[in-house]
Amino acid sequence: MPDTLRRTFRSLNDIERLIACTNLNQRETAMHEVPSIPLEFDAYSEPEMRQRALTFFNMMKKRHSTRDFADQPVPLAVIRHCLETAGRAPSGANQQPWHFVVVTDPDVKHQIRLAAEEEERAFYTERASEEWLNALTPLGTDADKSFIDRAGCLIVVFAQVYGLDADGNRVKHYYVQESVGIATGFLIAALHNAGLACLTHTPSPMNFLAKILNRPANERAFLNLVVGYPAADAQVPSHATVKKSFDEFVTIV
Ligand code: IYR
Repeated sequence: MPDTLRRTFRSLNDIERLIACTNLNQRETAMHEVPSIPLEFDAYSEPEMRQRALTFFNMMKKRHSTRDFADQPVPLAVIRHCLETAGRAPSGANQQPWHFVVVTDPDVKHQIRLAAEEEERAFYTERASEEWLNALTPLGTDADKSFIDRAGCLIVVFAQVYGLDADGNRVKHYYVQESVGIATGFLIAALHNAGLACLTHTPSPMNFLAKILNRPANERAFLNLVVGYPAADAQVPSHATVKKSFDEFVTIV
């Protein structure tokens, strides 16, 4: 077949596919043809939906970061399920650019505490601006991170800034910060739902975490999640319990 004719046939074929794509009845041609499976989805009546949404909100509104942990181990089976939930988060091109390191070993926790406190001392005495320190005043934070020793475990979240294929070549990762942030949100919600407290600890810089935990060159520490049972007399700074009203943070168009 001559080239011109082949091109014509190809473009006719494209037009045909375009028409098929716009026809909503032909669902199988509405997306690119890729292997797919039926969506498993639990549907509810509207009253049930409202009840479930409210029940979830009432559970989540009791979540607060605390620095007062009980000196008590956490059940790893629970941590495992929570991490499995985190691993179900949506991510850029489904690349799942995260890695979670669960630290229960008291010696490793202590190493992390000492390294964190060193960075935090520099933060509180030199690095932080006056404005930043003022913003932190109502939270009462300081360079003391003794809760790292006490809490049952740390879940150190790493972002994989690029991936590696089977031959060790770099693979570009997309929306890494967003993806890891969403997975961390899933994890925080799952931990609270399971009955564990956590604190999002972000020492800056936190390269010491990759060093202590021996992480590969493509990973950057994203967050140190301190996880455990709250102490019986655990406190939350009042400032942290004041939340914006719905109308302040939502616009419906
Ligand atoms: N990383 C320091 C400072 C700090 C910064 C923010 I932004 C906070 O919300 C809380 C603390 C620390 O952990 O003390």
